[in-house]
Amino acid sequence: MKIVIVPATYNEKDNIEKFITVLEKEVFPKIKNHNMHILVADDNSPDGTGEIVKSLMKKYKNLGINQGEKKGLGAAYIRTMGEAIGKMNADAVISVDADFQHDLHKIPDFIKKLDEGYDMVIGTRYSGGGSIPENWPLQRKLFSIVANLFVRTVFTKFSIHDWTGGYRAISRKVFIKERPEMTGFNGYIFQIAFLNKAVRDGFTVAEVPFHFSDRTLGSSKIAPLNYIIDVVTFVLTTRFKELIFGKFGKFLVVGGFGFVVNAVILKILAEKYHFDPTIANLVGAAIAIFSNFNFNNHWTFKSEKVTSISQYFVKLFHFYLTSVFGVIVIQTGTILLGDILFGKKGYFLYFIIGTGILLVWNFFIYNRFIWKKKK
Ligand SMILES: Nc1nc2c(ncn2[C@@H]2O[C@H](COP(=O)(O)OP(=O)(O)OP(=O)(O)O)[C@@H](O)[C@H]2O)c(=O)[nH]1
Ligand SMILES: [Mg+2]
Repeated sequence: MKIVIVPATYNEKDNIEKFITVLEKEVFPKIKNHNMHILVADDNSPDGTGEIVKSLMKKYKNLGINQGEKKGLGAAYIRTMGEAIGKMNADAVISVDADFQHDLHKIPDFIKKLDEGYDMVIGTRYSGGGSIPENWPLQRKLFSIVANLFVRTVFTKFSIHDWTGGYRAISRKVFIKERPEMTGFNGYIFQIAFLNKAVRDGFTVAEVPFHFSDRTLGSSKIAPLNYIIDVVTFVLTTRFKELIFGKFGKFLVVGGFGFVVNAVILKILAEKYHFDPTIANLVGAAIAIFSNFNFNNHWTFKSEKVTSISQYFVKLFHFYLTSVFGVIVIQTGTILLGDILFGKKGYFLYFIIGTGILLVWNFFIYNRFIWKKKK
């Protein structure tokens, strides 16, 4: 494989020479069977980082630099990885900080995972023996841990432990697929945005634990408060959009349509054909549930659609059971509980709360049991 290491630099004159030397003299000799290169992602650092790299390029033929206007870390990575994958025809790129916070001796572990066939490899500080600096003040440690826990929880993706780090190997096919989706993610948020897209698109991700060292030379470029705001905004809006425009939104539309079907049949049977309203509602509900099942099967969960006749009837039966259980136990149960605890007066509020719980319950059961994802 042709692998290009992409270190991001902005004013790293104190680190860059040693950084490149460690890669060339200590790390690359240990990697057999792969064609190793370095392409520095530099944003015209005013401190002369670029000039140092250019002078080293005379010594190391596998070293290059990609310079551009400073727009942020994400923009620098997209631009430089684009050159590595496009012009240089790399099979994979590895992004890494140039301030020695990422243990360069772990690079062979990243490559091993690529060799095993993983589409992407991420360095993790929060699992399997990875760690953050002992000497960090408590609030920095807490922020680092809580931020990652927050992302994992909101995205409901617990198998990935480090969302915010920048030590990653990205294979060619992942970069080509996700690059067009990355416009607008110019800053540090690029890391979370890219990983989230890759995971949602079903690419396989492996983790390599490493110890994140403290910076010893040069200065930090991250603005913590802005970053916190960016992370919270991005993660919440992304998840909200995924839910509304994804399965959950379709599930709500189907349910809303089912409600209309139920109401119309109830009215017609009761008013035009003089059915007893309870019977009319039972018929309306049964037809609405049937309609919900089919729309969910063909639209909401179309990737897990049941096609065989026998499975169709089994799943339909489960769907009726879930619906009946939901209405009787969850929705009506909530109203009953409200009555007992707080009195009958608030019945409509209990109905709304019960319906909310019912929706979550139904969605959960559909996902986990009725239209369970095939492995
Ligand atoms: N090209 C480019 N590189 C950047 C930019 N911002 C940061 N970097 C580089 O990206 C890497 C990570 O940035 P840091 O400022 O070290 O961020 P950090 O590691 O979260 O913070 P510290 O722990 O304080 O070092 C470093 O190698 C920086 O030089 C940028 O806008 N453009
Ligand atoms: Mg750093």
